[in-house]
Amino acid sequence: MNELDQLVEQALAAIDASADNNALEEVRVSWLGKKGQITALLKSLGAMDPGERREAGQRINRAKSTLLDRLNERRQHLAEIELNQKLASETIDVTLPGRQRVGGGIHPISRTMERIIRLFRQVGFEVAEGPEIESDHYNFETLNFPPHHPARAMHDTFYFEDGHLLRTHTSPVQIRVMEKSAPPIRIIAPGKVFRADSDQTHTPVFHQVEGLVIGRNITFADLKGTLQEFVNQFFEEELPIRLRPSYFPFTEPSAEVDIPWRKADGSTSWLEVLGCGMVHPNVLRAGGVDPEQFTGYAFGMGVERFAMLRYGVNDLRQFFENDVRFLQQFARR
Ligand code: 2NM
Repeated sequence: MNELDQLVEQALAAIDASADNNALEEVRVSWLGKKGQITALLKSLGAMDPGERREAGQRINRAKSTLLDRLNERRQHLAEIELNQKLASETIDVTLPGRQRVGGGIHPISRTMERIIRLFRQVGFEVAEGPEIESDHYNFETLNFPPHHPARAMHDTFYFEDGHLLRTHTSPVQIRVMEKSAPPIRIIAPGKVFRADSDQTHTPVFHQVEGLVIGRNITFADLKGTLQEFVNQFFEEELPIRLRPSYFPFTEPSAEVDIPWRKADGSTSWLEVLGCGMVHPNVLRAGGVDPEQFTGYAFGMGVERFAMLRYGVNDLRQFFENDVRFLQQFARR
């Protein structure tokens, strides 16, 4: 019993010296566990004479609860230390600059296409779409290209083995709309088109927006006025346009539309930007429209050409190479 105070002092010192929960648990087991030193003292009470047993039992139990209290205190203290270390190691320096985000952008071809679509929607055109894989019927026959006619050679067509083809223009969309709706019709058909042609100024895939208006008494003057206004709106400038007689199987008469082109040496020439004409009666009939009652105009433009002019791009291939240094210039920052 004389040792008890000494044992308690040793145990308290061991508790206070334990650096973490594992060490603390070892201390608890060595003093208060089944084979612990204090437990051993309690067991030894049985051998004492009854006079001493009562007081000794009380002293040992007080010692035991002193140790338990100190163990709990130490446990809480260690938990607090652990939390503080965690908080210290996880602090955030809110004064550091944020991570830079690399801003994505809309591809210049898409932007140009969207701009063209917006301008025509503003004056009542609706957007029509159709399949990129087409039949000879919709891509050529209904558009007044007779079989074996040399005009077919103008379009270097990609054919599938079953006779289907990749559309060479978006005109088939217009035929499909004519078939399923009655005049008045006022639509644009934007989309990808395909021609087996590849050099400095041609890529096998490019983008077109074609327009079609059908109604009673639609005239060439309506066509010219609409295109003049479109050119002014697109380029944000009052530009003259020049119409030159041309040939397309699907329009009669047909014309090509030029705008002024300032050359490097300061002189100006004309640059072709659109094809157009009055829809051929055969095409109206193929679309289920009576050419005795209705007339129509149509036009078509290459989106790449308009994008080059708007953004000052002089090499068509830049649009398809996807060089980030090129694309980055169109990103929204
Ligand atoms: C052009 C030029 C002239 C055109 C014709 C048609 C249709 F389907 F209505 F007959 N759609 N687009 C057309 C007319 C396209 O692109 C240079």
